[in-house]
Amino acid sequence: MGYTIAQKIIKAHLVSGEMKSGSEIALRIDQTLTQDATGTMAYLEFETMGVPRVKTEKSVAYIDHNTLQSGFENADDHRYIQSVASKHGIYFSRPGNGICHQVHLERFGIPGKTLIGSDSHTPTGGGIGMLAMGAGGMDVAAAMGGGAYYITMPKMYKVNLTGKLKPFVSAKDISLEILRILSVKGGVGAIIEWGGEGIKSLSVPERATITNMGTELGATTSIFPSDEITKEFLRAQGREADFVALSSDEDAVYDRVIEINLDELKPLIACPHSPDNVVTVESLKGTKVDQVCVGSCTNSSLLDMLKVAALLKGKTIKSSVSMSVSPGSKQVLTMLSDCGALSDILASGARLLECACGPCIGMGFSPNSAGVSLRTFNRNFEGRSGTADAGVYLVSPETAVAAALTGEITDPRTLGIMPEIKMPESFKINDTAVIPPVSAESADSVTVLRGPNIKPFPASKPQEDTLQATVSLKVGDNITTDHIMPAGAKILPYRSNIPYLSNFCFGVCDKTFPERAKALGESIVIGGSNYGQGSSREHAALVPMYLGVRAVVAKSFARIHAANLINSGILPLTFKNADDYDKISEGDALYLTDVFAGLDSGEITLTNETNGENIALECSFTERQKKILKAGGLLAYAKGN
Ligand code: MIC
Ligand code: SF4
Repeated sequence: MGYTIAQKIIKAHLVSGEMKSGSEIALRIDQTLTQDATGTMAYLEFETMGVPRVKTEKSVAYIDHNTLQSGFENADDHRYIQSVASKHGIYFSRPGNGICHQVHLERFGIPGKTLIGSDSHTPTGGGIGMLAMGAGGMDVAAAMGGGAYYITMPKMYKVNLTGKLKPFVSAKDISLEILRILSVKGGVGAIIEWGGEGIKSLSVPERATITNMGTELGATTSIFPSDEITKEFLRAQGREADFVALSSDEDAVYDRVIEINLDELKPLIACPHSPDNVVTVESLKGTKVDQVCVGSCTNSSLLDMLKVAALLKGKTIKSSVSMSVSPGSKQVLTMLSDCGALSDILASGARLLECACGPCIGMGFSPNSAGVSLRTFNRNFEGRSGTADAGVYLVSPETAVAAALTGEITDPRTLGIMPEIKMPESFKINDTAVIPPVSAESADSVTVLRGPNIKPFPASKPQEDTLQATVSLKVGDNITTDHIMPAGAKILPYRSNIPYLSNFCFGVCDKTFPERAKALGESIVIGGSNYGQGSSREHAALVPMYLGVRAVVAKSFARIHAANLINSGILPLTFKNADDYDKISEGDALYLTDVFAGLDSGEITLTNETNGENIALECSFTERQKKILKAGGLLAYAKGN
């Protein structure tokens, strides 16, 4: 039996475990990336490990999320990350150099290598055939220290593309189509490989748009073959030597195969508040639009920007629309400027934002009250834009421009003729904004600079055999980490200050949660299916842990969040029978006995003392996860070993 692309990379990096779907495997990690919003925690964790220099082939620390410096906090975090990176052998990408995923693809990604990043959109690297996965900061810290990355061996899905995209239909529409087919939980436990004749007409940035947004399916990662198109991209980046060809074997076996005919694809749009709430753009024609944003790690490549510039050229955006453009990297912005396309964007009336995440994570440019915002981004979770009652829609760059010009949702195919945009023969290379670390010999001379905003890492509690706790919150399906631990310009600067952050925990669901949880001392949260989908932020586990949450009982969990809960010593328990969800209400007194024996047997019984119901819970953890949970979290476990 042949291998899929992902299986080949896994086989070449397997440290332990069996490549059987559902079994735990440990992988050697070649590269890591961090960004600043998760990076401060990751480096604080790395420092506690006492490893002098990273053991990976390449580790890069990016500053791209918290770039608004409205006080000392973000600047202090940047300075901390820069100094800690230099001391320990990590490259530092300065603020303004671009969004981690875009820059990593351009300058560092290598086909066939493994990459983990403390950001859920790390799978962007799959666009050049990397096995690239999002992870919690602690797991990234462990990988920097030379430790393996543990995952459950995923199932293999294949998406076969046939045909060719029609004008005004683009890679983003492919991402939205697969979300329409599979939903935000359809990729959980799977790696999605893209193939078929149709991929031959997709450039690397288009492929990267697709692997980036595979995160919204809940997939472990997504991957394209590494072929002539990949080689051409790496050559144009001056990195042809990094190319290796990669494809799946003819007789590779997939658990599921999905067909998409690109000839038939139409412009699509994801409606508030979920990326899988997808309909055709045509069906929403005429809806008034207040704001349009182009950018984010999904659609900020030079190709995307050139398209936007060509469509805006000589035109003026509607006076009722406010439009922003944030190029993905300094390379993109420089080339856009050098060829004059930037002037076309500015002349149209759009606002230029810096090369960073910006509005995608609520770092400025929030929409007006009850505003309709069309964004080329990957997430439209409630409240994420910074305006609680805004309606955010996810679209392609083509659809974004159509709305900016007309002031309403408009099928871009009505814009006339799509200008032909070509990938450049060579990219402009200037890596001055990437600062290499000092040599190992000079490491002692580097002082790690910490500001007053960096508070000590919160300690988890040891696991107890009996847990008696009240339900502090009951939530529904598809709760995102943006619900659990919101981001945005006002809160993000406090990512290294867990006590302060805790005041905003579950703010989107119930503003009284932090106060109530603290008053209870210890509590349990009840969730629906796909609990914790979205980002990799371990703050969505660390903050509830700080507030006394000892267990989350849900119908199912998203992969990275479940790992973060385990690392924080919070029990992620699953209902054996999903209907039992209805037998628990907020305020109920719950009782869990024989937790240690339950962890070993895979089943724990919960007694709802308020209504007398006994409920069976599943806890099928790997041996390693059991040990971490018994120790009360990864750091406690690591210290005891
Ligand atoms: C996101 O898109 O939600 C983020 C912000 O990039 C997060 C990371 C974070 O919360 O810092 C992610 O995707 O992992
Ligand atoms: Fe940044 Fe948005 Fe991408 Fe997250 S999804 S890395 S916030 S651009």
